[in-house]
Amino acid sequence: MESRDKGRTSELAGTDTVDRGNSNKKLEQLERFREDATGQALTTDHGTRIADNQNSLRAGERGPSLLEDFLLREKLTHFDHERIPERVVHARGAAAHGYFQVYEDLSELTKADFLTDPSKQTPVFVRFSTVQGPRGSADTVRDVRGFATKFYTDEGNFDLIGNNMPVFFIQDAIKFPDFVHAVKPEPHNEIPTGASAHDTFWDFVSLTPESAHMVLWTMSDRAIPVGFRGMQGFGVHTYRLVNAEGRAHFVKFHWRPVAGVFSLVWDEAQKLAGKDPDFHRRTLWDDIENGDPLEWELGLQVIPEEDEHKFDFDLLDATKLVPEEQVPVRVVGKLVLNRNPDNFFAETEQVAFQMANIVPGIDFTNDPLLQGRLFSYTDTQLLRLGGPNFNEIPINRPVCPFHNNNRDSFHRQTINKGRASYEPNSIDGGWPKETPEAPKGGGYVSYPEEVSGPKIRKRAESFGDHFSQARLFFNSMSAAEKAHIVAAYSFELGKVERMHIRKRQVHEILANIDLELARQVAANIGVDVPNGPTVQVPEISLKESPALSQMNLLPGNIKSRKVAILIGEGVKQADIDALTAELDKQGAHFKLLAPSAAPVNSDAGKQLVPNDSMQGLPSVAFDAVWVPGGASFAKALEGDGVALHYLLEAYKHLKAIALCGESADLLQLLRLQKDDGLLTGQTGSALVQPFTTAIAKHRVWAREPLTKAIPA
Ligand code: HDE
Repeated sequence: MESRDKGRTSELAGTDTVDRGNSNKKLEQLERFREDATGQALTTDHGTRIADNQNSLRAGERGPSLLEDFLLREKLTHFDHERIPERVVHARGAAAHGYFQVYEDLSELTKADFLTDPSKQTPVFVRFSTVQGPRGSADTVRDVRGFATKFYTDEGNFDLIGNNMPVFFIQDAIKFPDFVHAVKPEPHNEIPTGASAHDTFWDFVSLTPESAHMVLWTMSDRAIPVGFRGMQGFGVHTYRLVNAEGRAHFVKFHWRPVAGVFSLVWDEAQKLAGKDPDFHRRTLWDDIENGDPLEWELGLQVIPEEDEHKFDFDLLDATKLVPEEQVPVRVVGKLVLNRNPDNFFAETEQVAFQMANIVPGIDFTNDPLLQGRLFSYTDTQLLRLGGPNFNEIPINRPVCPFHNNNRDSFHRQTINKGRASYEPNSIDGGWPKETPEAPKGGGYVSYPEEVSGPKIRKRAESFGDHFSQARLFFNSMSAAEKAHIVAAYSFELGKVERMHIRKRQVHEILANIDLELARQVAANIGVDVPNGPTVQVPEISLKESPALSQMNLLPGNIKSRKVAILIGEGVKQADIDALTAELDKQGAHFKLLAPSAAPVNSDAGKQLVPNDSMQGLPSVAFDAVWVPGGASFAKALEGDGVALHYLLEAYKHLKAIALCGESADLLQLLRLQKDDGLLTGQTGSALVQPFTTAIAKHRVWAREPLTKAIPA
């Protein structure tokens, strides 16, 4: 891997006090639109300098305000119009700039320029999101995460609008409004926010068996990621890649996180939603500001056209994945996010992703969900961004030239010269003109797939099996992952008021996925235990897909992980130093947390300034907790309820904890047993290695059964 700071330049220095990342064509283009008011006079929108921004104009000191007050009117009017409609789904999001670079020339598969030139860094803007909640909702709710990438290629924008799960709830776009109405807060009281644990969601999905597979994913740990860095991304639909000779392959797009895939535990996710509702966006922001970019690799599952019908599912059915054991993922490039936006509204809120943004060398398929999305994304931007000129908003502009005869409407920026806004014309020399198809630099031509058939509203029979892949997913889970799925269904269905809905989900959906799953959930939510499946589920060739279990997707290192180091008066300096040196070496991060935010003195007489207090940064915000030794420090911890809770909570959440030197006495006080991740030792330096090994394993799964008794 290249040095993570490679290419950091100060090209923007002078205009931007902090150079926060690589420069690229898109960032240079945005530079023209950035505004820095440092040292500038306060003016109206029209440039008149303002002498008094404190008082409105009135008739006498205590008299009525005057309509004449253009300053008051302009300020209030602008303020009154500040809000635009939030996205109807995926309203809550956070984004970053970066680049994509292909590892090798893929011209045997595609003529897309950004996928054939390994020397090229293509600017990207990536927005992550939750689906259900509004803009102000919490980050760590149980939900699908959006993973939308805008590639600003030299041949136009390509938007890959994916999720962190490889399948979807429905097969046909015509069901999308029904699905979204069902999952959104209920219409009478607008409850719950950011959650699917309510009657209308479970009513709809229990009546819609095609949702079974995706609902299972959302009840798995995938729906509660630790952060964006540890999430896979998927294009979901089958797309086409088309090469210069016009030969096509089917393709599934994957984003594979370099950091590995890992999730929160449910109790932690719920607590974080209260203690730090911005947890995901804050981590994204902080990591980038701290020079620790987020990285993924682009993977392709490539399927020859002639193999279209070789699978026991339909490639056009978005409720199915292509198992990696059947079609391996070829890793072809790298995505790096290394620069935060300057302004949330201008960039993250106004970015307009559209399925229709495509470049030569990539094409759609007949997936009926994809086809509907081709319409919906453009349509939704018209409302959200107030008209058809949203492509001119800085974040949406391509970095290549664009010219056409589209004209006028609200907020038009472009000043088109010439008289002919039509084609063909002879007045402006016939410009702008079409570009014929060509192996390089040609105009976009759709793949000439042959289509024929009666006009019909009918689901293909090949879309008819809704359970065998859900079964495959469940069978591929580890024991801990299965237990979490049972707990998630039990929690969610336990919130459903109507017993007939609970029962339908268990009997008509879960029993067809896995009878044991159905029985355990039934027992937890008070419905009769089902006797067997209600449909004949086809036997599929693959029984297990190890690639689906997160346990197999850990990176084996601790880069970017976050450790809380508890400190206080008399804390042993050597134990702090032993760990921090190793964390620095391995690219992990730490924070010093004291009983309050005030400085403390270590046993070496050094003043330590805490990053925060233990209450300010709770254990749920970290991957592991390190407690140095020191006799007076350890004694004080024994009487500090916040610190004791810190440790119990970290223990309950299966995190690595090291109790160095005298702090080991806390073990007895808290009545905890040592394990692979709960470590004690005379000196910190002896614990560093087992501690970092335990963090790399992400959680101490073997501890989980014991934590039921922990009240934290
Ligand atoms: Fe979306 N989706 N979607 N969706 N979706 C939107 O577009 C829609 C689907 C996804 O960060 C909306 O600009 C329909 C699948 C992401 O700005 C809207 C259907 C996948 C984002 C819309 C789907 C997604 C959206 C709302 C079924 C994963 C956030 C605001 C036919 C492959 C993009 C907007 C961002 C956003 C419609 C299904 C992912 C309303 C009709 C499948 C990541 O246009």
